[in-house]
Amino acid sequence: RISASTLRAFTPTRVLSESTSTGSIYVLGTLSDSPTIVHLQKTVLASDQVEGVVSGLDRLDVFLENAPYFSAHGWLQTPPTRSADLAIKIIHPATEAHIRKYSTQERYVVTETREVYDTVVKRYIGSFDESRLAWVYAILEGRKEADRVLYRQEGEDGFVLLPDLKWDQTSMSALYLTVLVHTRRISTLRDLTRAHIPLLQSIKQKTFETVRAKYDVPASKLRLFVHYQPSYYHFHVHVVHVDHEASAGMLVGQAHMLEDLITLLELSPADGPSILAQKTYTYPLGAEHGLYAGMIQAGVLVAQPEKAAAAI
Ligand code: M7G
Repeated sequence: RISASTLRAFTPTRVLSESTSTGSIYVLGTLSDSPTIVHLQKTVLASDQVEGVVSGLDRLDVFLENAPYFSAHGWLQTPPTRSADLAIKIIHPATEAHIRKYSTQERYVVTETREVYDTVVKRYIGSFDESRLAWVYAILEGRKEADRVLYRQEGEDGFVLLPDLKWDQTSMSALYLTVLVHTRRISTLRDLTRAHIPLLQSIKQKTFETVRAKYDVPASKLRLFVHYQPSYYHFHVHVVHVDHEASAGMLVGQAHMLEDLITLLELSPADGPSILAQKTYTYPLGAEHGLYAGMIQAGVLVAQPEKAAAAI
C-alpha cells in the first residue's frame, strides 16, 4: 500500500517530462530501492471553491501591470477546502518501458502499410509477455478496482467500463473512462472484423446508458475512440468528455473514432480481411518507442543524426 509516509521516502533523480499547459510533471526517482515514476499535477479548482480561494488570499505578486491587464501569482493562507491540492499518480516499480514512455523525446510521423504491420509491428506485439497486461486481467477478473467498475458484462463478447487511471472523478469536463473487452483475441483495431460489429455497438450503447445514469452526461457529450498504436495490446476504448482538453492521445493520427471503425467494418467485404486490417495508418512515433528501431530497419523512417547541443 502506498501512503503519504511511504511517498515521503521517494528520492527524485530526474524530470522525465513536463507540461506547461497543465502544470504537470513526470519525475523519476527511487522508492524502496525500485525505480519509480511520480506524476504530480495541481488539482483543478471546482467552481464552488472560487469564493473561498479569493477570500483566502494571503499574498499577491503582480508581475505584469498594463491596465486593464494584470497578471499575478497568489498565495493562500490555508487551502480553501479540504479537497485535495494535488493529483498524484505513481508507477512503482517502473520498468524501462515506463521511463521511456514518459520521457521527452523526438517524435516522427510514420506510415504503416499492411506489409510494415506484417513484418515489423506483429513481431513487436508478439514480443510482450503477459505481465504487461496484468492490470487489465486483474480488472476483468474483478481482482482490482472492482469497486470502481461502472458496468460489467461477462462472457467472450462482454466488457468492463470503469474510470480511467487519468481521471480523478472530480470534474465532469475531464471525464475519462475506459472500456476493456473480455476477449484476448483483439490486440489492435487491425484485428477487428465484421463479426465484432455487435460488440462495438454494444460497447457504445451500454457506455451511453451508464454515463447518462451515473454522471448525467448525454451521449452527445462523449468522444469514443481507439488508439493506434496503443500502449497496451488488449482491445480497449477510450471514453472522453468533449470538453476535455486535447492531450497527445487525442491527436489526429493516434485516435480513431469508434463510429468510424464501425463504418469501415460495415463497408468491409463479407469474407477476407477487413478494411481496418488492410488500411495504411499514419501516426506519430517517439524515438523512445519500442517500434522505432524496427521502423528504421524497415526503411519506414530514416535515422536522424544526433542533434548538436543547442547554442546558448
Ligand atoms: P492506451 O491507448 O493503451 O495507452 O490506453 P496510453 O496510455 O498511451 O493512452 C490505455 C489506457 O488505460 C490509458 O488511458 C491509461 O490511462 C489507462 N490505464 C492504464 N493503466 C495501467 C490503468 C490502470 O491500472 N487502471 C485503469 N483504470 N486505467 C489504466
